[in-house]
Amino acid sequence: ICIHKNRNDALHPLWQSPLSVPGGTRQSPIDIQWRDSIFDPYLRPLKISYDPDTCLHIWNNGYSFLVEFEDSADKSIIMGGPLENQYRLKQFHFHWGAINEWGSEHTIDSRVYPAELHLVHWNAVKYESFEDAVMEGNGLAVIGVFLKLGAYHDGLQKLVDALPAVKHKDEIVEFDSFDPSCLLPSCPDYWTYAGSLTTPPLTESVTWIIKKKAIEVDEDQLEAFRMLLFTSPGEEEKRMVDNFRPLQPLMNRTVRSSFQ
Ligand code: BO1
Ligand code: ZN
Repeated sequence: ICIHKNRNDALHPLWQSPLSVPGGTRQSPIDIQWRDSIFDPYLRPLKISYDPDTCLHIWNNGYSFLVEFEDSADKSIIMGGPLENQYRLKQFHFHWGAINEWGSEHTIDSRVYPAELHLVHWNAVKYESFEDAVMEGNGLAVIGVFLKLGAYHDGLQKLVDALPAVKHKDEIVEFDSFDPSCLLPSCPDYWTYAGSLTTPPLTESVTWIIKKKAIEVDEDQLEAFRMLLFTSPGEEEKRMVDNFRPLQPLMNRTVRSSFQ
């Protein structure tokens, strides 16, 4: 039996309609084939500078939990890497599976990880707001980090401790002084490609930066993610699991790597 064919068979309403985008040529996520990626010696190191004071709150939005940041000034930013401009951090969130065998959106040589972190940034040099940037080809930059099972992650635990307060859809609590760079692997290596948002509106506005090295988290920390609910209080409880989009065709794209 192939358990992987059941990956994403219990579709959350978000994924029921636009599973494909008519005419879409740069949809995400994708399977990154290591051997097909092209080393680009001109790719600079990614520079990340986050200010913990810009961290605002944690929110169950009914597809993931989001940690949102104050983005009215250049306080939490990334630059360099494949990016021509500075991008401001807007939020981060995760995608994960019901069990450890799946959960990530991107895959590496078809390897699936149990979860994937997305740090979502927008181009505040060229655009006025996140909402404007979402519509433009170079509007957004998302850093993807794989989570694998291993040692307890100290930085992640502050988040895990806050999750019971946002168990249900639309619950939101203050969450301050958090620096999400504690969730990044120290290895600077990444892949980059032109893609899209992985939930509606699925706009083709994202420069994806996928870190090569995964971070380790332990079983209890992943289980805490799986205790969250897609549903509001009073509704029949549906666990928030398998909140990832299926793989999309690479089409006419190349994946570049920062490393040889
Ligand atoms: S993802 O990183 O590709 N999984 C992704 C997918 C969807 C969004 C962000 C990242 N959606 C947008 C919404 C906006 C919202 C913004 C920031 O997230 O379209 O309405 O303001 O939270
Ligand atoms: Zn995401």
